[in-house]
Amino acid sequence: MGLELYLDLLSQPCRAVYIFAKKNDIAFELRMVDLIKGQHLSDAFAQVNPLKKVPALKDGDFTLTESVAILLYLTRKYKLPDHWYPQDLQARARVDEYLAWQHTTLRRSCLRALWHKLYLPNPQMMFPVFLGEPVSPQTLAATLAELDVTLQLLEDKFLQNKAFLTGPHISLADLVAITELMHPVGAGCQVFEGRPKLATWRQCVEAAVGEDLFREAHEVILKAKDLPPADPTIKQKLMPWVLAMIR
Ligand code: GTX
Repeated sequence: MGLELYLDLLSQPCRAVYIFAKKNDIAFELRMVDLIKGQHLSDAFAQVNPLKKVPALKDGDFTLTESVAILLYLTRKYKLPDHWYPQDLQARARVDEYLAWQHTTLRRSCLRALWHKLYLPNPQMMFPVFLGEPVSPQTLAATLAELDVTLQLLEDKFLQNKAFLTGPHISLADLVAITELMHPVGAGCQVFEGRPKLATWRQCVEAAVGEDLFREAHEVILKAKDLPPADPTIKQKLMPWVLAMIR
């Protein structure tokens, strides 16, 4: 068996891996793991990733988890354009710097913004059904304020006046960042409004990735507001996961 990628495009790290593999014409079997149906909690998937999280990769007998590790594995396994993860010591270090930074900052802010924002205006929908408790307007305001601070850091520390986060060309950093930012966008947050630098950067990333691929990868998250209510039995299974993500 060749390369297999276990993904759900609702997940931001999965979208980064998916876009990267597709854009670079890497052949793979797509193994869909439906988070909303709790498929990531199945015994079958635990054989692939005992941590029961997506994305995951299988390459023959070799399995790998963690989106950043997966992206780096793909850059090293295949002969790909240098700009994704440059050979140059310092240019590569800039990509590493972003990949190390984002996990506890942009990841957290974007994920919480999606869930908290989706809760309030849609009390009849799946998110509050999962949560089983209200998200107060104060909590939402604090979450959006935290997102704002993180976006400012993204702009000031990483993007600055460049076309892309780490230089004049698209790199893994941009892919990991844009897939993250599209999470709150999916919930209706105006992430790019009043942020012309980030808005221009988004256009550059979309153009570099290709608009069709970008749209395809984000189709599900951009419809997150329309997801149907969760099945009660699934809800019981998913509750700990959702609460761990958003608290
Ligand atoms: N550090 C890991 C990585 O970057 O790969 C994190 C992986 C991770 O947390 N995956 C989540 C998961 O499988 C999916 S990403 C969040 C998706 C949000 C969807 C919102 C509509 N979580 C399952 C679990 O923790 O049980």
